[in-house]
Amino acid sequence: MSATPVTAVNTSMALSELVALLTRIFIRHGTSPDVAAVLADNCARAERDGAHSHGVFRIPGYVSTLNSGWVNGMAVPQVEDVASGFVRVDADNGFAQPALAAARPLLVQKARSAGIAVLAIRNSHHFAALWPDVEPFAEEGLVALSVVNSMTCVVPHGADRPLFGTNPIAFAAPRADGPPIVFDLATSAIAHGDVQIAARKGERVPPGTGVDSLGQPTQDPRAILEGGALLPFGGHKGSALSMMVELLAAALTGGNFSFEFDWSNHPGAKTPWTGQLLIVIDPSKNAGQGFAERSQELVRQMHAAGLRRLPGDRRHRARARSEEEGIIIDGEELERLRALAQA
Ligand code: NDP
Ligand code: PYC
Repeated sequence: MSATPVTAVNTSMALSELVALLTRIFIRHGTSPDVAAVLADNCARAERDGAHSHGVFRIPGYVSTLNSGWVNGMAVPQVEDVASGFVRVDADNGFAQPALAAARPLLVQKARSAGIAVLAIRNSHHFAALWPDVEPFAEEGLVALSVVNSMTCVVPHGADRPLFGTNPIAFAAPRADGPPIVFDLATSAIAHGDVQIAARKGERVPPGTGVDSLGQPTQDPRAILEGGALLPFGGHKGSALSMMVELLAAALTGGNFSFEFDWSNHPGAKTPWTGQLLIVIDPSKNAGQGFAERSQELVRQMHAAGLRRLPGDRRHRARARSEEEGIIIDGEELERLRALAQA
C-alpha cells in the first residue's frame, strides 16, 4: 500500500514572525543583520498587504542573487550631504532600501528646512515594491515621489527591441481623514513579477501586455519571459514615463540605465543594478488651506463622482485582513522558506 502524500497546510503568521523568518534567511545567505532587518521588514509588509509579486515570492530570487556574488549583502551605504536640498548615497553595490534608511533622517531634515529635498541613490539594487519607500513619508505629513529603473525587458513605444526596465513610479500624499493617498505602478503594461506568477499558474496575461521572440503580440507569459518582452502601458504615454524614470533614476543619480549592466557572469543574479530617486516635499510650506484637508476634499469629490476604489484601497483591505487573521502563507511556500533559513 502506498503512503498518502502529506500536503503542507496554509499557515497564518504574525508580521513579526514572518519578519523573523525572513531575517534568518537573509543572514543565512550572506547579508549583515542590518541589511537583513530592512529587507525582511520590506518583504513581509508587502506580503501582509497582498502585494504578492513582491512579497515572499521574491525570496528565492534574493537568495540566488546573494549566492551568485552579484550583490553586496554586507554593504555599508555612504551618505553624502551635497546641497541644501540634495542628498546622495552610494549604496556600495547593496540593496536600495538600506541606503534609503541610512539617508532618511538627513533627507527629512532637508525637506522640512528647504521645503523640498532630493535623494539620489546609485550603485544599488531594488527588487521590491516601491510603495514601502514613499508611504512612511506621507504618514509623517510629507509628499513623496520615487522612481527606480530595473532591467531591460520593455520595448519602447515605436521601437523594435527591448531597452527600458519595468520602471515603477510611486507617489504618496497625506490626507486629513484616512491613510495617505498612495499609488505605485510599473510603467510596463504589467510588472515582470506578475508575468512570472502568471507563467507559474499557467494563466494567460491580458492583451497588450507583451510580445514573443519574433515581436508578435502574445498573451502567453512564457513566450514573454523566454525571448519575448513587455510593452509599456498606454503606448507612447507610458513609454515617455518609462524614459523619464531612466533619466531620473539612472542619469540623475549616477546609477546604471536598465540596459547598462551585464549579469551574465553571475548565474542566478536577479536584482537590477541601477539607481533610485526620491523627491520629498514639505506641504506645510504651501499657501492657503492645509494640504491634507485639500487632498481629503479631492478624495471626497472623487467618491461623490462615483469612484469606489482609490489606489491603495485594496492593499489596505488586505492589511486589515492580515492584522485580523494573520498573514496567510501557502504551506509549501512556508516549507521552502524554512528550508532556505537552514540551507
Ligand atoms: P498594479 O497595476 O497592480 O497597481 C498599480 C496601482 O494602481 C496600485 O497603486 C494599485 O493600488 C492601483 N490600482 C490597481 N487597480 C486599480 C483600480 N481598479 N482602481 C484604482 N486603483 C487601482 O501594479 P503594477 O503591476 O504596475 O506594479 C506592481 C508592483 O511591482 C509595484 O509595487 C511596483 O513597485 C513593483 N515593481 C517593482 C519594480 C522594481 O524595479 N523594484 C519594477 C516594476 C514593478 P492597490 O495596490 O491598492 O491595488
Ligand atoms: O516586477 O518588474 C518587476 C520587477 C523588476 C525588479 C523587481 N521587480
